[in-house]
Amino acid sequence: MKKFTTKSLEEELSAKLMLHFGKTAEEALPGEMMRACALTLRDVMALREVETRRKTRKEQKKQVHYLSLEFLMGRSLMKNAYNLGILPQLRQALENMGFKAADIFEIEPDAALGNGGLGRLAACYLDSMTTLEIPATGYSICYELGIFKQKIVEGQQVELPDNWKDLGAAWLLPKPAEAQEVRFGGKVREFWDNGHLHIIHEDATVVQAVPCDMEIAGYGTEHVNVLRLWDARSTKPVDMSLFSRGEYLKAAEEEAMAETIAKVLYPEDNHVEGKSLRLKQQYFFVSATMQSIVAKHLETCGTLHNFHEKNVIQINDTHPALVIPELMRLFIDDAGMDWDEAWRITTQSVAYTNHTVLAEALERWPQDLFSRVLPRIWQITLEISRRWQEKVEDFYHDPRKTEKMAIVWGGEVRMANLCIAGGMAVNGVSGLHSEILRKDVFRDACGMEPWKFRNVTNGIDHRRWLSEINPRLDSLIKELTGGDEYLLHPQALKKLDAFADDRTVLDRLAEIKLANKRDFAAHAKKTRGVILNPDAIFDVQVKRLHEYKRQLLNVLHIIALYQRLQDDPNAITQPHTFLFGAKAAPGYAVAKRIIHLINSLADQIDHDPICKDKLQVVFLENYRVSLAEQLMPASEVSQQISTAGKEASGTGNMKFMMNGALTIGTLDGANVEMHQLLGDENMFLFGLHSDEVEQMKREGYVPQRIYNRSPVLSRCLDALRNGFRDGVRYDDLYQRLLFGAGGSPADEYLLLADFDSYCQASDRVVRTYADPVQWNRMSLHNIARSGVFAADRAVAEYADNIWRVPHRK
Ligand code: 26W
Repeated sequence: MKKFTTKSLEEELSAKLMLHFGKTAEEALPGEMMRACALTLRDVMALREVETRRKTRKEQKKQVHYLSLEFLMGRSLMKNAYNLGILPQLRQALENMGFKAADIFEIEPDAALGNGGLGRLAACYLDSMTTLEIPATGYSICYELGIFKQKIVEGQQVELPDNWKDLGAAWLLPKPAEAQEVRFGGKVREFWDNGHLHIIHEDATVVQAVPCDMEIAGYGTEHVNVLRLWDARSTKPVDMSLFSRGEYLKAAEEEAMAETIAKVLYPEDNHVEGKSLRLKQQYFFVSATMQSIVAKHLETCGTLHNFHEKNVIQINDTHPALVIPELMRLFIDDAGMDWDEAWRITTQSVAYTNHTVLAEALERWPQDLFSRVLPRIWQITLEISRRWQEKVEDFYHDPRKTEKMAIVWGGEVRMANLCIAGGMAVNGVSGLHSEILRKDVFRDACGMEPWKFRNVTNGIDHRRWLSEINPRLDSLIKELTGGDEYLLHPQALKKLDAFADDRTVLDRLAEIKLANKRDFAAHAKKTRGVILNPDAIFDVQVKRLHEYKRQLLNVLHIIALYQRLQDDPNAITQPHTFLFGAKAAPGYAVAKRIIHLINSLADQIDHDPICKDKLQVVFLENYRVSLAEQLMPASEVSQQISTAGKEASGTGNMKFMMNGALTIGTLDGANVEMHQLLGDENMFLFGLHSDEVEQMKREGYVPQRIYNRSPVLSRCLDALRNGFRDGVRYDDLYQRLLFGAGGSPADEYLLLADFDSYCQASDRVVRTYADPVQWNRMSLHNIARSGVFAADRAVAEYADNIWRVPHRK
C-alpha cells in the first residue's frame, strides 16, 4: 500500500485540484483545497475498503451492522489523516502549497447527523469497531439538514438550517447500483397457492433508497469500514401511469414524500412525538438496510438459515426497532420461511441498547398511524405481540404484568417491549443505568428472561478526544508512558499514576492546561468576540439543554455567588468563568427559557463592575462536536449534575476526565464508575443518590419547605422573579420550581433538594483550586484512570459478550 510523504501528498493534491476544479494550488479556494484533501484520502480508504470487504466475504466472517437514526460524526479530515498516520505530512503539504493547515481543517463543516450523546456514541463506536478490525457497517439516513445551527439573538435561541452537504459531501460516495425500494401505505392482500401463503402489497407508495457511503479508517490498521447513509429518491420523477389516470395529486404526493423523508434530522432529544414522518424515516432506513444485508448474505452464503451466525444487528435505542418485523417479513414473505424458524433467526440476530429511562423518550406509536403507514409490518407486529403476550401470561399469570410487558396495547405499539421480545440482548450504558433497567424499567421482562439483560458502560474515541485534539497532553503522555502504547491500549494511561508526586510533571500538566486555555481564549475572541481570562477557572457545562441535566441548578448557584459578591466585593478572590453550551429542542419551551436566562445572567454580570476579573458567565453559541474539540483540552471543571438516576451514562463526563478536568457531579450514570476509580478525593461529589431521589418522590417532595428554610436559596429564586438588567423576568421558572406548571410537579428534578450540597461542593472546588499541587495531582489521576472509558474497551465488550465476533486485542 502506498505510503504518503509530504512531497507525494503535494503532487496528489495538485492533481486533484487540477482534475476536479481546473485550478492550480495558487488559484484554489480553501473549500476547494479541503475537497481535494478529502478526495485524496478517500482514494486510499477506498482501496483498503475493497480489500477489507473481499477478505470478509472470502472468509465468510461474521459481520456487525450498527443501526442508528443518528451519527454525530463531526469533521473527518483531521481524523482520517490522523488514523491513516499522515497528519503531519498533510499539514506540511498544505503549508508548502501556501495554505494554513488549520484554516483548511476549520473550513470543513461538521457532519452533524445527530442530536447528542446517542449520536456521538455511534460515531465513536465506528472508529473503535474499525480500529479493532471488526467487519462492521453503520447505517443511517443521509439527512440533507443536520441538527440546526443555533444563533443567539437578544439572548434567545434561533434555529437556522444546517446545510452541511455543500462541502461535507466530499466524503460521500453514492452507490446508485445498490439502491433499494421501500414501500409505504397501500393494502395487503393474501392468497394461498400450492399450500403457500402469498402476500401482495398493493397500491403502495414506493420510495427509492440510494446508499451514500462514508469510509471509516481505523487507527494503525488497513481495515476500513463504511458508514452507509441512505438518501431518499422518488422512484420516478413523476409517475406517468398515475398521471395519465388523472391521479395528479397522488403522483405529486409520492414525489413530495420521497423528498421529505431524508430532508431533516428530528431535533428532539429525549422526547418523542408520534409524527408520521419520523415513523417513515425509521422504516425507510431500516427496510433499505435489512434488504441490502439479506441480499448480500444470500449472495455469499446461498441460504438464510445461517443468517444469525454471520450477522448481528445492533440497534441504537428503539429508533430502528422495526428491524424485527422487517426481518420477519423478508424471511417469511420473500424467502418463504415458516414463522418459527424466522423468529428463531431474528431473535438471535438483533441486540438492543437502551439509552434513556425518561418516560417521555420511550417510543410508542399510535396503532392507527402504524397500520396505515406500514400495513404489512403491522400484521407481523400484531402476531409478534400476540405470541409474546401468550408467553407472558403463561409465565406470570398476572394481568398487570401482561399489560406492562405488552407490545400492542391500548391502541399503541410499544417499541421497547418489541425490542425486548425480539432481541437476544438488552443493554444499558452504565452500571447504574443497567441496574435501573433490570430492577425498575424492565423489571418484569428481566424476571422472565434474565439472561438478556446486560451492561456495557459507554466509552469515547480516546484518539479523537485526547490524542488528536490535545497534542500537548498527548506528547507528555507519550513521554511519561514510554511511547504510544496508550493509543491502542488505553489502559496504559494508568502508568501516569506513578507521577503523582513528581512536581515537575504536575507543573507541566498545569502549563499544558494554561496553554490550552490561552488557545481557546484566542479562538473564542477571534470567532465570537468573547474575551476570556485564561487565569480564571474554566468551569464548563456543555450538553443538550434538558431539565434533568439541571443547567438551572448551575445558574442558581452562580446567582448565589453573584449575590455574595454584592454583599462583599472581596468574597471572590479566584476569578471564575462559567461556560455553557447547549442546544434546546425547538419545541421545548422551558429549555429555551433557560438558555435565555443564562444569557440574561451573563449580561448582568458583564455589566457589573464588581464582577470584573472575578465572575463571568459565557454562553457559547452553537455547541457542536468541533466546538467541543476546542473546549475539552481547555476545561478545568466538568459539570455533571443531573438528578441521580436520570442520566443513562453521560459521555461528555469522560471527555473532560481524559483531558484532565475535575468533575463536580452527582452519583449518576457513568459518574458512579468514575467515582469508583477516583475515590472521593479525586472528584467533587454532591447530592442525593438515585434511591434517595426515588424515596423522596414517593414520600412527597415539597420544595417550598426548602425555600422557606434557606435564605440563600430564596434570595436566588426571588432574583429569577425580579429579572435582570435586560428587563426580562423569569417568574415562569420560579413558578415551576416552587409550584409546578403545565402538568409537571413542583421542581420535578429536585434542584432545591440538592442546592445546598451543590454549593458546598462548588466551594470545595474553589478551595482545592487554590492549591495547584493538589489540583494538578487530582487532574493527573483523572487522566490516568480514564482508560476504561475508551470506546475500544466498550466495543471489545460488545464484541465478546453480545456480538461474539473476534477482534484485535
Ligand atoms: C425519538 C427522540 C429521541 C431521540 C434521542 C429520544 C431519545 C434519544 C436518545 C436516547 C437520547 C440520548 O442521546 N441519550 C443519551 O445517550 C447517551 C449515550 O448512551 C448517554 O450517555 C446519555 O446519558 C443519554 O442521555
